[in-house]
Amino acid sequence: MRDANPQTIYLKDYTVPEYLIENVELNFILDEQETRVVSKLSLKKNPQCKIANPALVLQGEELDLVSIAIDGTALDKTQYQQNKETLSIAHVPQEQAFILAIENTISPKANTALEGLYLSSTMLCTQCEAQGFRKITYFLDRPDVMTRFKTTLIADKDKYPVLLSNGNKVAEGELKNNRHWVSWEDPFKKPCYLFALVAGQLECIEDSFTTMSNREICLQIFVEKHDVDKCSHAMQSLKNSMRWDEETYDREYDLDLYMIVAVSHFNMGAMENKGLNVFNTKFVLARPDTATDSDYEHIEGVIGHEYFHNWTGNRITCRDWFQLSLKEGFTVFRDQEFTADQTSKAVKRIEDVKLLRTRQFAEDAGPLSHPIRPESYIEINNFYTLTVYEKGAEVVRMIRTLVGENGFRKGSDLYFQRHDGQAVTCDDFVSAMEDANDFDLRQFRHWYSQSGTPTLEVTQSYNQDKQTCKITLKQSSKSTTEEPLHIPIKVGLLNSDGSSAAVYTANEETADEIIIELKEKEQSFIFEQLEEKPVVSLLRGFSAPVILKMEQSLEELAFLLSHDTDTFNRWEAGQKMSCQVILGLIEDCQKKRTLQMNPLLLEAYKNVLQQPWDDLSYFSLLLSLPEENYLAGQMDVIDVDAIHTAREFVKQALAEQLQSQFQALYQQFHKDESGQFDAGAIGRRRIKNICLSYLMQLETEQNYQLAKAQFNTAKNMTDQMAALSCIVNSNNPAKPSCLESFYQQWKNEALVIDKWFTLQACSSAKDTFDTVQTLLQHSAFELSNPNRVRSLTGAFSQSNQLHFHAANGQGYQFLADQIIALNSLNPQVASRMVSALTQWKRFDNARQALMKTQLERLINTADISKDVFEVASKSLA
Ligand code: 0A1
Ligand code: ZN
Repeated sequence: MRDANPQTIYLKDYTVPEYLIENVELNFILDEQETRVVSKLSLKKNPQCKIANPALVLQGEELDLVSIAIDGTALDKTQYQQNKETLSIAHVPQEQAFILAIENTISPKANTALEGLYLSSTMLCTQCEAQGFRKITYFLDRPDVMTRFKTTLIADKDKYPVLLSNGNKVAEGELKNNRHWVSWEDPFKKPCYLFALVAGQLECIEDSFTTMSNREICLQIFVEKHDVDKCSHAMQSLKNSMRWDEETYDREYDLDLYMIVAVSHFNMGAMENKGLNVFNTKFVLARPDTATDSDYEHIEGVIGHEYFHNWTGNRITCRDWFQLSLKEGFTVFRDQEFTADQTSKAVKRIEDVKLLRTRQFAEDAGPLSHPIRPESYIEINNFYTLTVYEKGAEVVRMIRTLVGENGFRKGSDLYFQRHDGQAVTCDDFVSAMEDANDFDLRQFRHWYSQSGTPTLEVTQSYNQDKQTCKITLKQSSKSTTEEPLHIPIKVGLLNSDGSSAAVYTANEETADEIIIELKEKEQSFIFEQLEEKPVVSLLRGFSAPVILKMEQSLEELAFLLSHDTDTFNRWEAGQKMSCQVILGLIEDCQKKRTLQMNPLLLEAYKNVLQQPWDDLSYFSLLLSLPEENYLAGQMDVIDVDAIHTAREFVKQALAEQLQSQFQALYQQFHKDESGQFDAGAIGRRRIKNICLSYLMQLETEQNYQLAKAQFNTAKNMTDQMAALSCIVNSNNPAKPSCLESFYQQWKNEALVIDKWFTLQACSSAKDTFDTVQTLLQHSAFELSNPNRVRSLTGAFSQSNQLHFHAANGQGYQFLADQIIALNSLNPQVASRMVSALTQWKRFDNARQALMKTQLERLINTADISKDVFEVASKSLA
C-alpha cells in the first residue's frame, strides 16, 4: 500500500554513514519458494561520523527475520526495533569492530517486481541497483558503504547446477539430499548494489582475453540451452570492449573471470555487477536470422557500457544516488565513443543526437525536468532517466571539447588515480578535469545543477569594409534566475564556392574550425579576413545540448547540405530543410489549404541521390525525413494528425518524383546476404530498405510484390523486418498472411515475437488501436515480462504518436488501465509507462483534459506504488 505521504530525499541532507561494513559473509540456501539468507557483517563505527553512540539502522524490506546476534550473543526483541523499511539497534559496540549475524528468509517466486532475488523462468537471479539489496537481507544499503563480499550458495544440484556470484570461485562441494554448494570471493570492495547471484540450468560459452599486461582472463556467457547459438556476437563485443578500454583509457580488467548471464525477465537493459553482469536477453542474443543490424549494434553498445562500468562505476562509485550521472553520464559517453570507433562516427553521432533531441529534450521541457544531478527524489528508480544518462553524457562530451582530447585523457587518468576504491561525487570528477588541465570549470558546473534545455539565439552580420563577420549569441533558459552556462560551440565558415574559409579571430590562429566559448548571457564573436559574406556552420558535431535558433533560408540550408564538411551539420541542414517544409505543410493542413510539395526540397533530395557516397548508412540518414516525434517537438501545440498527414504527403511526393532513383538504388544494393555484419553490408541493407519504404508509399501492385518477395526470401532479420514493417504500414492485402507466417516462423523466439508485437503497435494503419486491444489477449502476451510489456504497451504509447493520441482519449484510458494492472506486479515498469502521459501540456485543451483525467485516476488508485505516484503527481503539479 502506498504511503499516504511518501518521503522525499534531498541531496542537501547527505551525511556520512554512521557505521561501515568491512566484510560480509553471505550464505544462501536457495529455493524458489523460500530462500534462507544468513549474513555475517563485520561492522565498525565510521571514524568520520561525529555523532556519539548513534543507533545502527539497517535497511530491509519484505524480509522475514529469523534471528539476530552481536558477537555471538542473540538479541531479544527489546534490543532492536523493526518497521517496514528498517531494523534499528540502539546500542552496538563503539570502540571496536563487531560481528552482526542475521538470518532471514525471502520468497523469490513471489517477487514480481524483479528487484532483489527473483525467479526468471526457472533461473534465480538478483537485481540490486539501486536499492534492491535491502530486499535480500538487512544491510547499510547505500553506495558509500563499500564492503568485501564472500558468498556461499547452497542449492539442489538438478534444479540449480550452476551457482554464480561476484569475484572468483574459491571452493565447492557436495551435500546430502542431492544438494551442492559453491563459495565465491570478491577481492574488491564494493557497494551492495553491485552484488549479484545467479542459480539455474545454464549453458556456458567460454573464451579468453589477454590483457595488456599479459594476464589471461576467462570470459563466460551463460544462457539457456536453446540460446547457445546466439552468443558469439556478444562475446566478440566483450573482447572488443576490453581492448578498446585498454587502448583508449589505459584501463585493464582486474579479476581473472568475467561472467555475463542473460535473463529473459529484466526491468532494464543490463547490470554491471562486479565480475557477474546480468543482462536482459535482448542485449546478448543475436543470430543473423533473429536479430537486426540495429540489435547487433545495441548489443555491442550495451556490452561495452557494462564492461566500461568496471572502472566508471565499480572501482570508482557514487557517493550517493544523486551522483548517478557520475557513473552513467561518463559510461554512456564511453560507450558512445566505443560504438563510434567500431562503426561510423558520423552515423553514431547523428543517432545519439536524434535520441537526445526527441526524448531527452521532451523530458527536460516537461513537468519531470530535473538536472543531471537531481536535488531530490521520492523513488530513486524514477531517476534512471534520459537526462541522467544522455544529457549526462553530453555534459562529459562538452568537457572533452573544452579541454581537448589529450586534456581529457589527462583528466580521466587523474580521476582514476585519485579516486580508485572510493565513492565520490560529480564535483570530484570535474575537479580532476580542472586540476589535470589547469582549466577553470567553475561556471561549467552549472550544467550539473540546472535543468531544462538552453536556447541559443543567433544573429549574424557581415561588414564588407572591414571584411568581418560578427556572430551574436544569446542564451536563455526557461527560468530567468538561472546563471548563464559555459557553452562550447564549434564553428566553421564556408565560402560561396563551397570551400572552407579560414577562421581568423583577433587572438586565434587560422584554422578550418574553432571552438568558441559562450559564457555570457549575450556575447559577440568577430571573424576576420573574410572577403565575402560566409555561410556559417554553427554547433558542429552538436557540440552542446542546446536548441539553436538561427534564421536560415532553404537556399542556405541546401548549400550546407551540399558543402558542409562537418558530417553532423551536413545532415542537420537537410533535416532543417525538411522540417521547415513539413511545418509549413502542417499549417496548410490546419488551415485546410491544398498541400504542395516544395521544389527546393525535391531538388535537395535529387542532389543527395546523385552524389557518390562511401558510407551508405550516412547516405540513408540523409534520405530520412525527420520523425513525427521530432516534428512534434518543434510545435507549440502538437497536432498529431496534421503532423502525420504533412509528413506522409512529403514522403509520397518524394516517392512519386524520385521513384526511378529509389528503384535503381534498391536493385543496386539488394543482396540476399546472411551473416554479413561489416559496415558495407549494413549500409547496403539500410539504403535498400529506406528505398523500399519510399516505394511502398506508392501502394502499387509492383511494389507490394517487391516487399512481399523480400519478406519471403530474406535471409537476415533486418531485411525480413524491414519488409514486414512496410507491409504492416501499407494496405498491402498480404498483411494478415505475412503477420501470421512470421508468428508461426518465430513463435519460439521470444525476442523476435517482441518485434512482432512492436511492429503492429507502431503501425499507422487505421485499425491499430483495435489490433493492440486484440494483442493484449494474445496467448503470447505476458504482463509479467517487461520486454513483452514494452513491446506492446510501451511501443504503442511511446512510439505511435498518431494513434496513442487519438482525439477520443481511448489511447490514454488504455494506457492507464495497463499501468494500474502492472502497478501491483512491477512498479518500476509501471512507472516508466507513465511517461507517455506526462507531456499533456503540449497538446490541445481537449486532449489535455483527457490525459489529466487518467493521471488523476492513477494517483487516486488504491495501492498505487510510490514509483507511479511520484511520476503521475509531479506531472500534474
Ligand atoms: N546500472 C545499469 C542500469 C540499471 C539500473 C537499474 C536497474 O534496476 C532497477 C537495472 C539496471 C546500467 O546503467 O546499465
Ligand atoms: Zn550504466
